[in-house]
Amino acid sequence: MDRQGVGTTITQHILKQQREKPEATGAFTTLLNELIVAAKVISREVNKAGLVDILGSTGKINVQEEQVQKLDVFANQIIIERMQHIGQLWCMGSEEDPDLIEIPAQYPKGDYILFFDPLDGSSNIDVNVSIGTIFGIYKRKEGGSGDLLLSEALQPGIEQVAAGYFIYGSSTIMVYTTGNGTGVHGFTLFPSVGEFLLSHENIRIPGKGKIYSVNEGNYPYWDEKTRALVDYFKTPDRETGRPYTSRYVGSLVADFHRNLLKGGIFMYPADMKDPKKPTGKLRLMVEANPLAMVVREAGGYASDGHGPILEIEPTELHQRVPLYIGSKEDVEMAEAFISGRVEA
Ligand code: AHM
Ligand code: MG
Repeated sequence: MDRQGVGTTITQHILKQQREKPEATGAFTTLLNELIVAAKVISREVNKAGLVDILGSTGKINVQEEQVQKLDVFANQIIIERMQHIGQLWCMGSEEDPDLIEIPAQYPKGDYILFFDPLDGSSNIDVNVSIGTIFGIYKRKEGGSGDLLLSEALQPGIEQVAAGYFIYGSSTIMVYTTGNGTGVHGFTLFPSVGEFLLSHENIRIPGKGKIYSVNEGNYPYWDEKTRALVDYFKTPDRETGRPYTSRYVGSLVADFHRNLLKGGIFMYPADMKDPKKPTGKLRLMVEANPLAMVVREAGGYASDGHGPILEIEPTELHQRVPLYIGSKEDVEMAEAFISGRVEA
């Protein structure tokens, strides 16, 4: 920020990036701007969440005699309502909705597809711990049938044209990238001005970190390779800087953001809690892919333990994947353990 207190706003930043692209039509700028408005509304609601019990608890009638909604349902509705009328989207996919979300017939359609997790970190919503919104944006495939089919909407993460997240924490921050070497940039919401101002320009994740983030309560449900990997990060070894420090918030956005700035690895491995579903917990389209694009652009890496998250061909809207994401060297080490290149 300069001395007069006038920093670069997110809108200025997006416009500047788009001006450098001759093919830009303004559609993408409109889309991102509307998403930012939705996030500001969500941020406002998150900030007053503690007042819900005073003004009327969730599921009850508040003082204005309105039904008080659960925050994640509210966040989902706000994003859908704001995004569906702008004329830039072909469809949406949300963690909260079982199927693709169609654009109502009264609104014009566009070529972009938005996947999002409206309010991630559901177990932390009621306890004042950071939560977030995650988004990944794609362009509709050319030469498709035009019908709203899952097979036409789902694409590997590498096809994302932009991705990022909002974190509602000690302050509200937006981090986004449009890929292709444009960098990862962070903006902090200045509440009294109501604008996101550039606060973290060109974020680069350290090549190797000192933090590992994983829910170790799942240890009994992991296979030998996963246990060996987590044991590795905890085993003292001066040369490789181990043991690593353990940090786990339980909100992916918060854990990811900290590791992005400080270096480290976040893991949500496959587990056998439900033996019929030995996948990870996190969703490919709305959680893993967007953060994988961000981390790659910042110099890091995201893997499912065998290869890049961004290259996975999705087959289901709510497909789950094991996720290892963060500093490149650490994630490559995780891959070596999980894929069996290092002995468990
Ligand atoms: P959610 O989409 O229901 O909020 O679940 C996703 C969250 C992530 O934010 C977090 O990384 C993970 O679940 C934590 O899971 P666990 O409680 O099993 O450690
Ligand atoms: Mg989630």
